[in-house]
Amino acid sequence: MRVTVLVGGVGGARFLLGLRELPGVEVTAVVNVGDDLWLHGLRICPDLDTCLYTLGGGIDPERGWGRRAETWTVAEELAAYGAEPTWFGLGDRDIATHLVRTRMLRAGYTLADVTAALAHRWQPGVTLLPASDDRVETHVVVPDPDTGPQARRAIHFQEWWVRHKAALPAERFVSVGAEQASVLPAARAAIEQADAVLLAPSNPVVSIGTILEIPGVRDALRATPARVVGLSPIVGGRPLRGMADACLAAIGVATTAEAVAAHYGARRDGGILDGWLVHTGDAAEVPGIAVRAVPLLMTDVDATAAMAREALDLCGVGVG
Ligand code: FO1
Repeated sequence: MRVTVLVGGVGGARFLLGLRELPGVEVTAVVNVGDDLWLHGLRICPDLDTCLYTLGGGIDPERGWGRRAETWTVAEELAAYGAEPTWFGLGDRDIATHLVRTRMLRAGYTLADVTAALAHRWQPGVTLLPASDDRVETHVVVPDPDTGPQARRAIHFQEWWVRHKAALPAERFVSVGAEQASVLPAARAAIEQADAVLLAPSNPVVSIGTILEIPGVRDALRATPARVVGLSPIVGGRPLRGMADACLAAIGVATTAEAVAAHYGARRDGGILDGWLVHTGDAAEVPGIAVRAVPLLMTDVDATAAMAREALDLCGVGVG
């Protein structure tokens, strides 16, 4: 059975660990590229790398990003040169990934080609596809008090997320390059030809939301005969990890499982959801969306597999 998942960062990668365990399930992950950035001449793809490392066993389990057993010698040397930015932690092992990616991109390979090459080493056990081969970067519009009371400036998502810890008030998010971009054809096909489509419990704004900004993605979600079911990343009115609440506030969406489902919208009304899993004890009432309350804490792979099984059941494609 073919299952296609829209995936963002740490939470999404952890969800794939459980989904991958289900028998008879062939998983294709359409991964967010909005967090990607150029740094020190290297192209860095945080969400793709988090999926590769998490599924390939190379992730640092505490951080949820970057490599286990990492060292930071190159970063220290860059800082010694005063080579900014120093606020983005680049580990030595991680840099090897960016060197391979950058060299392949410079040689004319697409991001999808690069991802397949990196996956050859990591053997993730799922097909990882960038949502687009094109550059679509999330930038954040924030106040610029140095310039003037009403002044605004846009900074890269990573600067907002890592340097400022999402504490700068975000006026809005801009997917830079979206107008010229298009969904990766293989990703579009994976959505349209799936037996089930899932939205991983990723950040609804800067992970799932940014994938939806890419031209062609919403069309594919509308066209697929599969049911589309999402898993709420908000439990008990709080994000399980990360700072989704800061992102939701920026777009005027309440930090509740119900508000996120309503934000995605029911497919029958032009939105994208047929079903929505909320955590036991939470509720959501959105016309046109079938809601089910199940445990949504990814405490271990078995718990995550159980969530994935529930999501597929709500898609009407129960697994063995
Ligand atoms: N997150 C941080 O909070 N601090 C960092 O220094 C940092 C470095 C980093 C390097 C490579 C990478 O793939 C991810 C990294 N992240 C870091 C996480 C990253 O900002 C987020 O995982 C995603 O962009 C959002 O999910």
